[in-house]
Amino acid sequence: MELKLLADVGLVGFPNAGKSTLLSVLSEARPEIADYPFTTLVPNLGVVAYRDYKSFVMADIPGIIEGASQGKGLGLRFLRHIERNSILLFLIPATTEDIRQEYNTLLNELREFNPELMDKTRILAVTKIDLVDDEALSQLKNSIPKKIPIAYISSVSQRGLTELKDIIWQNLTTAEPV
Ligand SMILES: Nc1nc2c(ncn2[C@@H]2O[C@H](COP(=O)(O)OP(=O)(O)OP(=O)(O)O)[C@@H](O)[C@H]2O)c(=O)[nH]1
Ligand SMILES: [Mg+2]
Repeated sequence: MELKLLADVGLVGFPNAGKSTLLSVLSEARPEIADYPFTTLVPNLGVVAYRDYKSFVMADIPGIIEGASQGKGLGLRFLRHIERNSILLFLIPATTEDIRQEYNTLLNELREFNPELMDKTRILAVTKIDLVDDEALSQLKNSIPKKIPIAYISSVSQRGLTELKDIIWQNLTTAEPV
């Protein structure tokens, strides 16, 4: 099954990264959320309200795993028809041992699946920051290279969500029309 995603923002991440949870706190969408991998089997769409009655569409997609570009898992097939000028929002939990490595794994799978995906604007959201203490968080912030815009968020404690929406909106409105 394939469907055309009319989304401005596609959420990319390993299973359990918190994609559906983020969608549920930013929009009226009520995707299934659970503490086991591959909860999401088909994408869910939500409309995210932004300042002054503006909005954009966000899609959570099934988790992407190593080997996805060789057909493992479900996530990548849904990126095939994602809108051409949309943003890819990568989600990686703050508790991940090596965030940079996980980011590179996701990026490699996307690139091997379709090199054109590399033309899309990428944003990184480090999720679940409620699970690390302030000191660990500031260490994290210092250790991650700032090659792409980064937001530090928690859907549970609602931290960093406004900042994330600001970053998304800024990048949506400056994206080159195709
Ligand atoms: N502590 C904490 N837990 C979170 C946060 N966001 C999500 N979770 C938990 O992480 C688990 C996975 O969340 P989901 O939103 O289902 O993850 P997903 O990325 O959609 O997972 P798949 O659909 O399997 O790819 C659930 O148990 C959530 O409650 C957060 O900000 N903080
Ligand atoms: Mg999900």
